[in-house]
Amino acid sequence: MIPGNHPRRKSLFLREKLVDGYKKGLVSDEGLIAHGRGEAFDYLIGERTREPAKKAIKAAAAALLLAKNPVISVNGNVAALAAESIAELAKEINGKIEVNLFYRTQKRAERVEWRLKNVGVGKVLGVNDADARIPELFSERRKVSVEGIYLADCVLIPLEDGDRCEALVKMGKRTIAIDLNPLSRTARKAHITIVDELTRALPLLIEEVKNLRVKDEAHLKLILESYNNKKVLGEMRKLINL
Ligand code: PTJ
Repeated sequence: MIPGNHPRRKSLFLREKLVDGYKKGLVSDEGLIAHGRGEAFDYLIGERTREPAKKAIKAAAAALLLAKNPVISVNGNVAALAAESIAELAKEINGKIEVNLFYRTQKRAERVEWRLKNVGVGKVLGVNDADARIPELFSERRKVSVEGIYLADCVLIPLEDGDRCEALVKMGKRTIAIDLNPLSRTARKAHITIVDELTRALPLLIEEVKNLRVKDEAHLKLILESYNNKKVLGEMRKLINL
């Protein structure tokens, strides 16, 4: 359907993927709207990974490698757009994968689990074991697995809402966001924010994890210590003139 030489082919292809995920019951109605907001920011940043995002990706890789119990949180949009990359990243960091939905229904949680298992993920948390609760959070996102997000020391939260990001930070977890909106509360509250499109950022994050795996702990800690999220977000805002 999309002509091979269309200048915005990739963006249109992502839309198709999301709509396909919607038809398969992975994506919420609201997820389609959220994607549109992301697209608008992506247009402004030039639909490519910018330098500040690369710094965040490096810090995120270091944080994930240093973590004792890293968990990747997956919602409907993430499952529809990037299930394969999520599976690969989890393998590379020896991390867990947990389904966590804002518009949670058991049926959709099971669909997301099905999608992840389809790309080779062995164990998916958060579907039938979301028995723990994130304190001071009132959305459905508060429901988490004890084995997963509840006890995690580092959580990757792509396409998140600000409330839960803030609550995870309050719980003392190192929190890494992927969000195209550098002004969002999630972007501002997370320890590390990758302002980039999810499907572009994840392969780069996987590559960086592979690069940094051979480095010692002191090197990884130094990367984290010299990383300044506020500064990186400021650079990103400057790039898009906000
Ligand atoms: O599947 P559920 O029920 O958990 O719902 C998922 C959504 C995304 C609908 C839910 O988390 C939500 O409402 O999110 P928000 O508050 O709209 O925030 C989503 C953020 O992700 C926004 O700041 C968007 O700019 C950003 N975003 C959207 N698509 C992408 C993105 N960031 C990176 N890559 C994208 N593809």
